[in-house]
Amino acid sequence: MKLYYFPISPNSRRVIAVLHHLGLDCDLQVVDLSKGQQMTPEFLKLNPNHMIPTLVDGDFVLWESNAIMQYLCSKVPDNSLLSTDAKVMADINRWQFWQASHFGRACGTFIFENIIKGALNLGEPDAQELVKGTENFHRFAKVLEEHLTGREWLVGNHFTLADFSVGSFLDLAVMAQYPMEGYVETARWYNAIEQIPAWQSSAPAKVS
Ligand SMILES: N[C@@H](CCC(=O)N[C@@H](CS)C(=O)NCC(=O)O)C(=O)O
Repeated sequence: MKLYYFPISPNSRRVIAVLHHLGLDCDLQVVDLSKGQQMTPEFLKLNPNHMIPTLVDGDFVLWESNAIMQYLCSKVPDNSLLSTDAKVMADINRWQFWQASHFGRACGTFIFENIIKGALNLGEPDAQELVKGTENFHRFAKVLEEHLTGREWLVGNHFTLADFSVGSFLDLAVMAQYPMEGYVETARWYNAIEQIPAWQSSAPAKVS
């Protein structure tokens, strides 16, 4: 297998964490988004959305990080990242869809305005976008905070794909300046994710 990825991408990191947790062999190939490598004709043949992560397994090509994570889990029977119980699996799916539809996008405003614009010389953060983004962030962050109150993990009593999917966006909380004040349960939960060996080993190398 080969995974096309970009180091600081949360969408990539959670796939790499799954590979590490399951002990699966996979070549990692950087697609340098800062150089526009996702727009090359070779890469567009794999993913016409020009996005990483993208997995190639023989003649099977799969994009969308949450689908990739579930596909990787299907290779290792009885692993604890997903469940054979229909309701538990639906709950894991719920959080993965919620991340893709809502929480990731809410965080994405801050990532774009406070990280990507600076890195790609696209100008100063847009104050109006950040005001709208702050409102949207709180809308969904409150849901997460409330759900985590009295729970160790998002689903059941051990970590699952749900935690890797939603948690992956908190990796950039400080750098992207999410308005995290008061979200104590969320901070406590993300700190627990940071203790997971596969999460630690999937961390992008620090740039000094
Ligand atoms: N829903 C997709 C989102 C993937 C995504 O947003 N990838 C970004 C980097 S984190 C990307 O490749 N952007 C490059 C582009 O849009 O040209 C997933 O979960 O895989």
